[in-house]
Amino acid sequence: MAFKLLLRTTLLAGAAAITLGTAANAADWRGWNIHPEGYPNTVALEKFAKDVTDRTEGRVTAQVYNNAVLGDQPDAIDQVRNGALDFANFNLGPMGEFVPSINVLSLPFLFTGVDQMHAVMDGEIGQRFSDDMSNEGIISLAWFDSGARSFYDTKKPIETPADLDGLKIRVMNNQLYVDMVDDMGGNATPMAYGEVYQSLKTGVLDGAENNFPSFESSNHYEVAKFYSLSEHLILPECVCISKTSWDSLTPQDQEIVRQAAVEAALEQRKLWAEQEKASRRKVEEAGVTINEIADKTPFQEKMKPVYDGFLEANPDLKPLVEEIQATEVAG
Ligand code: BDP
Repeated sequence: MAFKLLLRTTLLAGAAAITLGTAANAADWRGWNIHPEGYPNTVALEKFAKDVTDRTEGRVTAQVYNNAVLGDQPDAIDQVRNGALDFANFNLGPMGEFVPSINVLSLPFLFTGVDQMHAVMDGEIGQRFSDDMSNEGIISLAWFDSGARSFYDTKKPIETPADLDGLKIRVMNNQLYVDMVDDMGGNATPMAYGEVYQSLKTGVLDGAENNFPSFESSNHYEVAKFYSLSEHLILPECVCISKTSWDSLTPQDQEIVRQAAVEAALEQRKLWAEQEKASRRKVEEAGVTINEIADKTPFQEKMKPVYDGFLEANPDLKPLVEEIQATEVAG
């Protein structure tokens, strides 16, 4: 143990010496990613890391760590905030716990569809969200797509809220999702993403909710054979940099990093569109029943207390909710 530690320290000191020898103030950036190899976000984030490394000519060496090996998402958000991690791809769902205005995006059925989400996030409102994140120590440089999230479970198709009665449904870390599922009639269970597969298998959970690519890549589809198209959440994701790391860059390198993030997002959105179709096909071929919900109104009506409670607690965010709802989709 002591020998290993010594060896590690020596190697690290050696590596640091080499790095320092080649570039003054060279930075090793660690990037958090929850997804596995080959997932659209992973491919795009790895491209980002490579572009940053190449274009800064080694002033920044960025490396992505996949499969949440650096910790759960809420932990990782905190680490990016305090500078322990340098960059990440985060979903804006768990982000709401850290940046209150971002919680607006977690109001169920907020958007009319993915197009409206893009219109909002790529416009002036999206810029306001990045400003709010930046005040909390997280620099958001570009938005990734994450499609729409729907319920899936091991028991039966979900046609109406009554079908959720008594089902234990995993949600991401955010009180709004607990209220969402509970008010629809289910039993919400917040849980780390990496624990869901085993919990579905052993019956600790009856279901969860996610988009097709994550439903597939997490292998949840092997256990949960009913996917019901509720599309209750459309959550954007970010390419985020720790403000500590960002502030340590020269303006010229900040521009390189920003440009790399924008290009990564373009790539991610392209890959995303393809992956959504491929994942849907794959789970269908594996025997998952995909259930179209003809009328989502009963689900939407159950969300009135979620909106009322949120707006009562955050009256200052009401105009923002209305502005988003009124955003027109071009074309
Ligand atoms: C995926 C998101 C990822 C979340 C995961 C989850 O891309 O950031 O952690 O869902 O449900 O769609 O936890």
